[in-house]
Amino acid sequence: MPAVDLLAGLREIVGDTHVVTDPDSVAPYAQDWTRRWHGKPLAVVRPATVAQVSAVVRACAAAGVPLVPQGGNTGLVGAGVPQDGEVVLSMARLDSVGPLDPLGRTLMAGAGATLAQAQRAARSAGLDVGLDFSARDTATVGGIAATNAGGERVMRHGVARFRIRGLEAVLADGSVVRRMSGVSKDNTGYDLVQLLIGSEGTLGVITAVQLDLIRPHKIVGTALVAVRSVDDALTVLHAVQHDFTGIEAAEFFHHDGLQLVLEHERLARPFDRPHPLYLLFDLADDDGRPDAFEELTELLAGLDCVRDVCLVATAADRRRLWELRELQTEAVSAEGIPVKLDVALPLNQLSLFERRLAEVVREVARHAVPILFGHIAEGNVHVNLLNAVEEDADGAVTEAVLDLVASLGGSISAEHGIGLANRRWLPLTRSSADMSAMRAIKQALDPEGILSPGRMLPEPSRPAHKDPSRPNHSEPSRPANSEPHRPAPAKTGRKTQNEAGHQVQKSASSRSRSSR
Ligand code: 2HG
Ligand code: ZN
Repeated sequence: MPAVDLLAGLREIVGDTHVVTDPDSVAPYAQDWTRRWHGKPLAVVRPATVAQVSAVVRACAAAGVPLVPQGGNTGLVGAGVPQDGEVVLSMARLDSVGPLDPLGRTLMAGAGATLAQAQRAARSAGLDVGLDFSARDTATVGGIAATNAGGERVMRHGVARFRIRGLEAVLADGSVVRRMSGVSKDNTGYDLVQLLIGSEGTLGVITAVQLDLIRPHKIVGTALVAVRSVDDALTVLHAVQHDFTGIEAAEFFHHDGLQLVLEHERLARPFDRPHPLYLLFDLADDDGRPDAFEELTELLAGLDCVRDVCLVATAADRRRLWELRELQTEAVSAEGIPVKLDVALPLNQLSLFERRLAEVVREVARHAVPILFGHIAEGNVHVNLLNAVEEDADGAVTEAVLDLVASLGGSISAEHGIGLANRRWLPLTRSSADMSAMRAIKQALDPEGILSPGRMLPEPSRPAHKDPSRPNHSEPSRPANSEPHRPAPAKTGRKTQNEAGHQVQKSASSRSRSSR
């Protein structure tokens, strides 16, 4: 079918104003926040209902034109960015929030509702979503589901898949699956909800999500602890977790990342003198200990490896400390376009990883400046390498880092996903049996390759290690100790981050900035 016929058909489905083709209006949908991924879509289509999504998918399938669902466009791996000629399926208008069921502790949300909107609805009922991260004002629940996002609360409440009870999605043939009974025990057949979570738009278009809410504990304080090394940070975390049940969120960043934040965001430095590494965590009032704050102060003061501590209780002071961590992404981006990797290591390999990373990177990109930060409880390191994009033109830098991660038994994508950025390296930690099973699932649910083709899995006709976008790549070897593992939920769950949203941000500074 000629493109003009498809566009006319799409206009009939969603209305003229919601089929966007003029270049200026399309631009924000066509490039990602990192400025690394971009394409020239045929059009941006903005449906308002699940019936319209279904009709759009059917029309695109009939015309043989692939489409890519997009939420807040806050993803970092190119999963929600169009490739040339694709239709962007913006989920922005499916932004309803509610109803909330306080008894069953669930909240319905359209795919285009932002995380912050869902948080506000849950909090107004004394509950919470149990997910949080800096892009909360832009990232959408549909994108969060599609990418199985993580974030800052994972250590307590789990990644997105632990916080989602049900969902609604449109499959590649336009049919609609809806599993939103709210029943928490349901072993009726294959778990399509969990299959679609984390499928990055390749198996279905998520149109609504039923969030599994948590009963929040009151946060009594936030601590910023200065230490010498990652090992020291883990020692502190271990000691604190031994004495306190309610540790929520444990983040880390280095001196150089803090410097960038202080420079670019004009914030006050937290300590008089610099320290190599900082551990940031929240203490919740789980045990109802009236003196928890004082007891924590005493515990930290007694630990040899602690060089300095800033312990605060008010909302404003807590936000000030959290900004030092949450603004790292923006500060890095203000400095330049980084090679951005998101990896996780077994905790006992974290320190070795950081040491070896410096050597490995120096060999392939002599002037690279690594800025490392992340979610230390999960061993999740956000590796941002400044001054290395040129050297990574054929993937050499990425490959060196991911080879190291795989050799240490880690995960090459902890919470950001695979998208276009990481697909070439999937075989590093996924066996050929894994790859075949994943391909079979894709083939069964999307035989024509209409939904987000080329994301996550390399094109079906080509072996994974011969990705045409990386012609010089040689086949990576699979380390003996890299069997994929299932992350165990923490006491009650965990947190996540990623894609989607109802509005595409145009500048680095609009990505996060929200109240905590
Ligand atoms: C975070 O934890 C996000 O702040 C972004 O996952 C990480 O910018 C990054 O590399
Ligand atoms: Zn993160």
